[in-house]
Amino acid sequence: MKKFTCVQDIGDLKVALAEALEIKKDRFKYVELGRNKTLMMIFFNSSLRTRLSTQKAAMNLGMNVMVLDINQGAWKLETERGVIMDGDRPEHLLEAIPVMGCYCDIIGVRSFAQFENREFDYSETIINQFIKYSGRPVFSMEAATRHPLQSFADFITIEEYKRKPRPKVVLTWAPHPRALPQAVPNSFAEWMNAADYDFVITHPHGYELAPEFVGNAKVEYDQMKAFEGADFIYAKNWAAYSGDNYGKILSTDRSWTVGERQMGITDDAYFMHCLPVRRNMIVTDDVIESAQSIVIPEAANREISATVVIKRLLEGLE
Ligand code: AN0
Ligand code: CP
Repeated sequence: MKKFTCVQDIGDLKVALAEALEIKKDRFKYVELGRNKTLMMIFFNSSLRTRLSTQKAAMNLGMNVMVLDINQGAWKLETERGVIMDGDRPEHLLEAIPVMGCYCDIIGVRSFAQFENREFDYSETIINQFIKYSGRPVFSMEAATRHPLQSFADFITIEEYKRKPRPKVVLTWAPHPRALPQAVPNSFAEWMNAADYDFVITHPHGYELAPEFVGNAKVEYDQMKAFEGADFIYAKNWAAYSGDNYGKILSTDRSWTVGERQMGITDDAYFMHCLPVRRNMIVTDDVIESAQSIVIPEAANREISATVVIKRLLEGLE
């Protein structure tokens, strides 16, 4: 594998799942693979899980790890070509990227949507520049439109907990006080479509995701109807995608907060969320603390998805 930014890069999901379960049984099985190899993790945004689980994954593979928080101690980076750099950004990404590539073998990048320009975000300008100019295999630790390490972990978790071959999985929008990217729901939808589950997306009017991510999912505007008979509830907030509303908050309606009322009409569904989660905005205390909540095993699987991905990138090195 030469890069990992979307579901297509991982290939057959059954093969990827088997590899994940093999690594889960013995996470140090490939500890020799990364000897004297260096992973560089570059963060343009905050992280708890991705930072720790990806570093742990690299350690499972015997790698050395360097972490750079661009906003803490590095030079502020200009990202647009053609800009006269007389402002507060002393370095251009176009020099910084190949320099970072000199010091490592594999690069992980976290760079969220900026919500200033939909085309800039949806063409994945930042991570694509890393792919083009670093000379190294690059993987996404959440880019502007997708969070594939999260979705891979979500897929593994659903496979571990499902009680029927083709479970009903419901992605539900829930309220949040800040505008959040569509990366997690887009990516989750992409993986659920690839896994061919009975997949439903529910959200208020105006929160439609980009059609290329919705794919074959059923869109249901009535949250209660969507939850009927569900096996998995995956909650997430996102800001609007459509037209002039791109990046805007259109609703903070707390009747969408996932509580006992909605969970009660599911088929004893498991509750999932990528975390971090705002309690009593996205989900009530009772639901996230219930026996049906699998948010911690879900987060634990981030180490497994990252180990599979970095292993494959190491195997692809020339
Ligand atoms: C981020 C998001 O919604 O994309 C990261 C989630 C993994 N969440 C926040 O910024 C709260
Ligand atoms: N789920 C997830 O990616 O969490 P962090 O933002 O803490 O890395």
